[in-house]
Amino acid sequence: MALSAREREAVTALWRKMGNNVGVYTTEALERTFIAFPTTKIYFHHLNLTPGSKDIKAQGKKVADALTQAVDQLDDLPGALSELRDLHSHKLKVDPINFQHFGHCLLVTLARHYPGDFSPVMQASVDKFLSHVTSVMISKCC
Ligand code: HNI
Repeated sequence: MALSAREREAVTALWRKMGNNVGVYTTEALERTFIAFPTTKIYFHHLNLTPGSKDIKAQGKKVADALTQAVDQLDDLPGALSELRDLHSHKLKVDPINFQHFGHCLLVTLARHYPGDFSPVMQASVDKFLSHVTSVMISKCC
């Protein structure tokens, strides 16, 4: 089900608040993902995944920009993410479970940085947004 007006407002308010830090927290969420769910690392064997490395920051920035674009296009997530969906499902062949691992880690990361903002409504809203992103990203899979 689509995000309600209240849920959209919660997500966009959090994104506004993060401002230029979306890349920083997305990078941190990636680092957390690789440690909490080490099987995710196999897709990035060609990169240096040491926390704080140039590679991981660059990857974090790319994912952050895509998520920000998704927040800006909440009415058309399939349109916002279609190229990335094709890349991840057809070319990279990312197993769908990995999107859940990353989404979970991003939620935890954001909650740690914005404890005062993370009411149950905020948690549910960000979780729903990330679930929608995931379902688009895996929608052409297998
Ligand atoms: Ni993902 C590259 C966005 C989840 C594995 N990924 C990208 C790029 C973007 C991106 C943007 C850069 C594309 C380009 O250069 O044209 N990735 C996203 C988003 C999510 C996500 C928005 C989740 C919401 N990616 C994942 C997950 C995995 C993953 C969960 C695997 C565990 N992504 C990759 C790999 C690459 C990649 C692998 C290529 C990296 C490289 O530089 O070679």
